[in-house]
Amino acid sequence: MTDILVPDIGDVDEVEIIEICVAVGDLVDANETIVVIESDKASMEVPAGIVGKITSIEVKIGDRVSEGSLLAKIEAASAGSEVKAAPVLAAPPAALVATRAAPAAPAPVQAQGAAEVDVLLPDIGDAKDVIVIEIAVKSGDVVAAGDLLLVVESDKASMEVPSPSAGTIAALHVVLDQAVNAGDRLLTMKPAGAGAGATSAQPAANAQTPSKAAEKPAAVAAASLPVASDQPAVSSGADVYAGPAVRLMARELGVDLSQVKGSGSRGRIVKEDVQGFVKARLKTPVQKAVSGSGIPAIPTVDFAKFGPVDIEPMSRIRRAGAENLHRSWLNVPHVTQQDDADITALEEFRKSLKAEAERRGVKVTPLSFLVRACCAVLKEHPRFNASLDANKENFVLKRYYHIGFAVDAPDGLVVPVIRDADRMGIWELSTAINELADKARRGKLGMNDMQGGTFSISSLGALGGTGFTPIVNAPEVAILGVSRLVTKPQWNGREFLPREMLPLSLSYDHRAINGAEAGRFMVDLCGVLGDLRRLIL
Ligand code: CAO
Repeated sequence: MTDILVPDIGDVDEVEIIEICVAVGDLVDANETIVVIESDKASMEVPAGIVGKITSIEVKIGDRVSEGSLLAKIEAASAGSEVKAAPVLAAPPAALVATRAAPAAPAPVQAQGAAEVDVLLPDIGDAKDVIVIEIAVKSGDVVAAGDLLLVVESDKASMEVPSPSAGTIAALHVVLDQAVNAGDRLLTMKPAGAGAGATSAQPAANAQTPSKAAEKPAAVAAASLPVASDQPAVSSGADVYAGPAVRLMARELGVDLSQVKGSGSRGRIVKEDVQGFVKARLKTPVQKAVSGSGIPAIPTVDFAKFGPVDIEPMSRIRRAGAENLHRSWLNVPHVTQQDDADITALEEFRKSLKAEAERRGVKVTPLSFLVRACCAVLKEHPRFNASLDANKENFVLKRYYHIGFAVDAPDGLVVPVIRDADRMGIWELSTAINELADKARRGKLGMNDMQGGTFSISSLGALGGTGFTPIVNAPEVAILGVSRLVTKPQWNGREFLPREMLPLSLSYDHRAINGAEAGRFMVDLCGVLGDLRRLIL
């Protein structure tokens, strides 16, 4: 059996037991904290010292103990692991460093000309090359005496460096993750009222009183003597009251300790608090993945305050459509390219098919020709019939041409897909469009009818308008908007002639397609629509 005793606690006569971290019967590692003790200047974790089983705990929270007091008894896991010189000085360097490094005075300072002092890293005991793990101030910050400046950490303990006096931070001389040693220059500050005595080597040694320090305990096993301050905290780190082991655990788990409520004595954050915080977070329902975090929300308005309103629930399809559109809008950098296609000849041909179409019982609109022309042009411009892969590093070029077309159905916008549209003639395409549009309007589309699209067309032509900016149906990379055919005078080099001009709006994902590519796509599409003979080239 080995005794775990209060280790060397420096100049302090008595410390208080503020936390007991184990129970009788617990199996512990040598570095595991058994109790946390606290003076009016610093708190300190007392580790087990050996691997073993706790057989008794000899103190309770609130007890005041002094160096050498018995804290607990431990039975070594094996004879070999027992520390020879019992009683165990329960504080290997972690605690000792903390204790020794806790000076009665704050961080040492060094006069720097008339108005500035350098703040140096205080005595850190045996530790070498401690790492700057937190910088709580920046140049220009105004701090009060005792405010946290930065936190350094050895492999055993972390230590806060408080401001030696009130003043303004003039310059930082260290960066995060930098290794520093006792006496290293950390930052330069201009003490408040500099010029009158503020440049003395120990300007702030008397700026703190033990009673004030006790009101707000050191945040870590530390050299810090935080002093109650009128100034607002310069960082969340300044308010966190937790020991090094808890800080380490929080860093490993990615927990922001300033969000954790401490249940230990005087609000100290203990390991269970961090574990509870993580558990609570895991239980929080996972939010649907959204991009564009940080987009300010549109304020909720009580519209009824301004006049009578009716509430009409959105259909399921409309809500799903809204979500898809929003997702595309947020994710895809859109550009819309406009052009007019001269479809005078196409319209003449289409109208010439009217009698035959009636015989076949199918309605032939410009849309069938648009689908046919798009397939031909997509084959020449494969990046428009593609998607970006998950890493946004590759094009996925699809060697099939499944063309989606937007249908204005009573329940909302839906986009059925014509599979292998490139293999269909105008009759077949017209039949497919008629059937799918009919199915869409009756709410009879299945998932299969709406999946696998490679390019979409949104034809608002029959409804009017001169142009619009359709939203890419991601993960597709382009969509063709079609507006109302209009007869316009066109100059043929000798005279103006009335031509049937079809306004086209090609929206594309600018990550996948550049403007020149879109320009060429549009020229080719207008070329095919202007002269359907090009389809057989
Ligand atoms: N300009 C002028 N007239 C046009 C035209 C155009 N661009 N496109 C079609 N028309 C004509 C048709 O030829 C037809 O006239 P006829 O009966 O005299 O031949 C008439 O307008 C009605 O056509 P339609 O709408 O029944 O058929 P369609 O093949 O053109 O379109 C469909 C089918 C399903 C795409 C369409 O009905 C529809 O729902 N469009 C809305 C799409 C939409 O909401 N898009 C916005 C989505 S948000 O990006």
